[in-house]
Amino acid sequence: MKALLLVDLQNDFLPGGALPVPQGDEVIPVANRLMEKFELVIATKDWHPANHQSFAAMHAMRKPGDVIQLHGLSQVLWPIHCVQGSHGAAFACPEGRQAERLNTNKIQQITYKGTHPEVDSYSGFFDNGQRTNTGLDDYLRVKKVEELYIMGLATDYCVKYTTLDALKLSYRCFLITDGCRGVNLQADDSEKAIREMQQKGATLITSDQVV
Ligand code: VGL
Ligand code: ZN
Repeated sequence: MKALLLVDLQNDFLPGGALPVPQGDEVIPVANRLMEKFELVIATKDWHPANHQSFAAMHAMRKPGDVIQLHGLSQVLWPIHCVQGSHGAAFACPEGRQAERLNTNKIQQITYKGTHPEVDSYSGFFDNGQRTNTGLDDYLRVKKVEELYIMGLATDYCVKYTTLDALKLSYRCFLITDGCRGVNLQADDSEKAIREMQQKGATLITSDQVV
């Protein structure tokens, strides 16, 4: 069984959102088109409590982009984003831009991550300390999924870590490159992330190659 895994297609990651991914809006039509080709569509949502420790505002004298040590893990600090229940955390539905509205009808399962205030979770499978499990792996095993087609935001964070964990868990992974956009705190972060995913076993494809 194959499944389409949509990573964090939420308002806050689109231009105009709290943590805008450059051209993040361009992947929404790609997702809407691809969903028609899959029997199983799953999505992750970044879903933080208002006091999440990845928010720069929770730390005195810190700003977004700074890196701190948080409970033994290196943590990039971000603007406040994807707060549980907020418009920013909702699936892409930018005001007045119908073309960039995610069609959610076909999404059968949503995995919420980053819900614990003290630890971030870029991957849809485990938190950044690899301690707690979101249940996504169990869900996919019950559904007998062996192949994951992965796309979304952001290439260099949540797409990357979700894909690397999926590879470790032995899923066959296809990264839909035109369905991803990166934050690029450093200009080549997305490029490096794609190369790493490929080196670790992901197959790169474009949405046109998905049949
Ligand atoms: C993400 C930074 C912080 C992502 C989530 O979805 O890639 N990036 N939270
Ligand atoms: Zn986040």
